[in-house]
Amino acid sequence: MRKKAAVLMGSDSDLPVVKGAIRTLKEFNIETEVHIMSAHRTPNEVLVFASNAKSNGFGVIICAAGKAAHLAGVVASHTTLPVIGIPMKSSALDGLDALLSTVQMPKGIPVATVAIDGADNAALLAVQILAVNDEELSSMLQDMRNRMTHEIIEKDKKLQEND
Ligand code: RP5
Repeated sequence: MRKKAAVLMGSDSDLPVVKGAIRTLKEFNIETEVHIMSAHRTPNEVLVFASNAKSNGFGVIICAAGKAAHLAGVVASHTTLPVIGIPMKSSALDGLDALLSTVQMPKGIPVATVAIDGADNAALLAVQILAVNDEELSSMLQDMRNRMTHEIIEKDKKLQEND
């Protein structure tokens, strides 16, 4: 049976960006649970969710947070599941603070960090992780790559024609 994905975000203000990840996971028919959960404001909820995630059928956890973004790191410290961090551009520093807080994990507790506001790539990386032992998912990913390649080639053809 296919594992579920979890998408956690530090605030409802992250949702407009995070929706991109949720949409992509749905396109790949991944059962997804979405929660607002904060490393600082709801630390106990984060602890309970992360430490039970594996036994609750999750295979990967995406965490989106801005500012002093500790959500992904804290979740990663409570589970051996792969954790993907999305640094959010929700600050006066345009997300650079969240990027560094998410990516600069100490040795032993990795977080796979995507670009600032990189929700789509976070979802695709989650799909790739789940696809390691799932041929159907793997072939859906390959189809998507083929479509992308075709689109770029078509765009280039049009560009050449208009010259
Ligand atoms: C972080 O602080 C959240 O992930 C969000 O990106 C940022 C701002 O949160 P709000 O003040 O909008 O709730 O914890």
